Amino acid sequence: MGRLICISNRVMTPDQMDTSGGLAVALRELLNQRSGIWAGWSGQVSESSDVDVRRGTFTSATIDMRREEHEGAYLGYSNSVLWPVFHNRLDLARFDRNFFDAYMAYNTRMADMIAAFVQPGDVIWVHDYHFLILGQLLRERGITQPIGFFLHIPMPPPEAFLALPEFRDLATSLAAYDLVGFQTTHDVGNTLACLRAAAGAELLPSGRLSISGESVQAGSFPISIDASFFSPSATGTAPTSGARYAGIKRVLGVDRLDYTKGLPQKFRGFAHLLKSYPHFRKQTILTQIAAPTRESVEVYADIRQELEGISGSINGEFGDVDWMPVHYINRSVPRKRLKTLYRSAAVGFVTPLRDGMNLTAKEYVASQDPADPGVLVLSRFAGAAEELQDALLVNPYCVEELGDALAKALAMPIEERRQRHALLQAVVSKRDTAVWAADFLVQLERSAAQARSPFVASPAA
Ligand code: GDG
Repeated sequence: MGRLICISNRVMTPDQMDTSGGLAVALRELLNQRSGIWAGWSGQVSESSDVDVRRGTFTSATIDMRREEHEGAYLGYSNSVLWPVFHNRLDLARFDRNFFDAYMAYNTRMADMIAAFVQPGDVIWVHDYHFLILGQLLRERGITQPIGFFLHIPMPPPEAFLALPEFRDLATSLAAYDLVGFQTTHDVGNTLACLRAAAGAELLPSGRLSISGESVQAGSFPISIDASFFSPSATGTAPTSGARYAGIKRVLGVDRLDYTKGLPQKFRGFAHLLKSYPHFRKQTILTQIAAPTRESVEVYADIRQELEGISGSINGEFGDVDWMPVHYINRSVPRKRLKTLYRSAAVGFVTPLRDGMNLTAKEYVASQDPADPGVLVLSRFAGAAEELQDALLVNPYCVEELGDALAKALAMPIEERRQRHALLQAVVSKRDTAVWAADFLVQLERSAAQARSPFVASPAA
């Protein structure tokens, strides 16, 4: 088995013990096994061109972003163009030619760094929208090794994709990969439609997509979580002894404070519950953890202000001296504490307007006590909804529907809760992040072998 080279925006270094999430753990394990290299951004902004290489059980290799790259490629093209457009929020996209130039410049520097590391037998795995075009830049540097790409965010429909001034460049650049992976089959369908519309791609009988004389495999690889960490039987989970916030049922949201996560609608949905089902007043609270993120992008400051306003007005309208309905926590909480919070919540309230997958939904399911589980209320527009059909699926734009679903969840009989949870838990525990990554890599090597086979791969075949 060759070495694995992973490229993602943020990187864990071998000396970093604190692992913030399941993906980091899974990638680190894989990189340990395959004496791999994890390459990406150091998290620093400077004019230095040095590569920071740290060796341990795996190797990390990072570069600083130049100020122009940070503003144009990271805050600009990645987070003010690709992020909103791929989440179908064209209204929030800031089109600016300089952004794409900076994106190209940063990807080019990353490609140069990686090309210097690559050896025969290596396998390269590129992650996410920060590096859509990296595969092509690596091919231009003579890299013939298998290169795969995984998109963590949703693939938009063609109407949104074609609004990107650079749609043609982006579409054709995907053909440089051997495998492009997405969170859902719906995303794979959108990819086919986008590549057709943008670059005349065709689906070959082999199942590969042909684009401008090249062919690439596209597939759905729904990402998962480290289910064993969240399992109530795992050590370190504080017992909840059936007490849900001293008799009050907790509705819980855990999200990055992002406009895609549907937080204002979620708060209004909770207000609808209090208004239309008054018997739940003083019987329930909404705890919303909203971890700050990308604070230097303007729209993120706006949403923060909006949420402070809505939570204040709900508390003002419905609250009492002994009961405050909305607990809005605008900071990150430690991962262990999250697990306890998930476990103590009667409802997991996950209502993004659009989301690649949404790991919170899976973490909530994995944390429940199977004998007395809470209920997951989940947006239809989260990638997770494709697998988690036994949640209470909702339209996150419709606040009445959100409130009604909360009422149903809070009143759900225990048999139904157990039944739904068992079905959801079966999905979540079947595939953890390690299985997800292994599946992707097996398919990548298979697809690369197929692409190099003279009998199968060529678009003309
Ligand atoms: C992208 C895609 C896709 C949240 N608050 C705290 C905290 N979290 C953790 C959660 C969960 C993760 O952050 C958030 O996961 P999401 O899936 O919601 O995603 P994004 O950050 O938007 O990530 C998404 C994901 O990539 C993976 O492919 O699912 O669709 O947008 O793990 O637990 N963790 C801690 N404190 C917090 O306050 N420790």
